[in-house]
Amino acid sequence: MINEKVRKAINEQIKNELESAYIYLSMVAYFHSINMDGMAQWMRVQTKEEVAHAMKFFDHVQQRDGRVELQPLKPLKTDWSSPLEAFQDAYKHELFITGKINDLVKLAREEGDEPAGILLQWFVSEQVEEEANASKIVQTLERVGDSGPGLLMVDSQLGKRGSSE
Ligand code: OFO
Repeated sequence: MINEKVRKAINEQIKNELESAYIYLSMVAYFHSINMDGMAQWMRVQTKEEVAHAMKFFDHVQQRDGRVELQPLKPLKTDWSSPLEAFQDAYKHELFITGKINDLVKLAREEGDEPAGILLQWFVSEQVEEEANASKIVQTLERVGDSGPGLLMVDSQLGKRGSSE
């Protein structure tokens, strides 16, 4: 049986992960609208990963006889001034998620919830990767600036990201 405080906090995190998916899906639509189909592909894969993250938490709660209670998602941003701004938002969002995962780690430890602690270790490593991926793209886009050919090159590179789920 899952610890009650941990169950509530994980329910909140299921919402956060689904919000990540929703934000990134909104970016997919934005990238298609400016003909950056490679960036859209990258974000499509990211969206699927976020749903998979939410489901990892979802399954953990329900396997331990807990009740999953889905919560409303925040209203969405649907437009960005440039690909750089979109990826900067993605990076900021990943920093926010890392903070939430760290809070969960602390809570699971305080409550002595060992199984949740083990699950969360996976997310700690995953966040290192999530932050690094977004940060690298932000840095590349900063270097490219407004250059059309540069942006097309980044777009084509990001379009190579295959689905990992
Ligand atoms: Fe679920 O890692 Fe991104 O948000």
